[in-house]
Amino acid sequence: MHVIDSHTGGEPTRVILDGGPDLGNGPLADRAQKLARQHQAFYRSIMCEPRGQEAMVGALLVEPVDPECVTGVIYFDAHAVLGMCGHGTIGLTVTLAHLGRIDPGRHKIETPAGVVGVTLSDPNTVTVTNIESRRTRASVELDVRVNGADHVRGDVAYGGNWFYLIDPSPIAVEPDNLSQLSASARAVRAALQARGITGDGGAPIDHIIFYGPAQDDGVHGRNFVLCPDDAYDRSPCGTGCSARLACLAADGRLAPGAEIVQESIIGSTYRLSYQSGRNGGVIPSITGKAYVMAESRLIFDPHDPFRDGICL
Ligand code: PYC
Repeated sequence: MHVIDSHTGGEPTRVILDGGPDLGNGPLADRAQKLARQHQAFYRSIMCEPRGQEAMVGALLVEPVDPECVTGVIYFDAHAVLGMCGHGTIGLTVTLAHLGRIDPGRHKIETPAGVVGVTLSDPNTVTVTNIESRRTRASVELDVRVNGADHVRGDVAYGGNWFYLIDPSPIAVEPDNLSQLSASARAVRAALQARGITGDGGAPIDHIIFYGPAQDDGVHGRNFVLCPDDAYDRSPCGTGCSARLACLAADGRLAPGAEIVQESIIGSTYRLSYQSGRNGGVIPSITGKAYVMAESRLIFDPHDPFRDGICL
């Protein structure tokens, strides 16, 4: 299995070029469901240690349905198959350029959440034009004890994955607080589940974001994002930024076309803006940088007792 690893703002993406399971040639959302239900061992063996690492997202290349797309892709972490992945799409675009499969300019990529646009401006810089993103619930209160407060309040929004966004964070969004932020975000996610609060069609809200002030002038804010596999996103999270733009637009806090900079907990940044969507949401633009780090062949030795990964 031939893979290429990159990172986008510190968040790794592993593009799988061959050797994936046969998922048929139906809509990508159906193929993603098939991957999630029938091939968990496949994606866990690639994402979990010792072959993978906790922050890594996989990008399985598949044949697109739309012939205008340069490729189809299904993203996953060690725990879940994702609808879309912003940092992964930036990493994938830089990887396709590294392979000589695309030139600078505008291209389309098909994901289970829909077709997204990508513009490669230089070998490392990509702007993703995401699917229409929207807020579905504002100011939802949850009885979760976080840093002395009895409850938290957040919005539910979709940006290709489902998010609960808490602004302001009751815990300082600082690297020193990573374990407290992670534990609190897990408690929030469990409370959403216990209350039956979901995205559309009962979709689980499996990403949680805390927002705090930025360190530098010119940066809108800093975020901490918990992913479904309990790892935190080292990048500012492209689908999370899309959900955030939908919330800022719905609250009248950001005008169409205005640009802001979003910082991650480790200080990596994306430039963000949006245009109004056709269905009341926003069409986000996310600009970030990715770097290719490794090209390798994964080996699955039948005698290896940890061949399928350590997924505790
Ligand atoms: O960038 O959209 C994103 C993302 C989702 C999970 C990890 N990164």
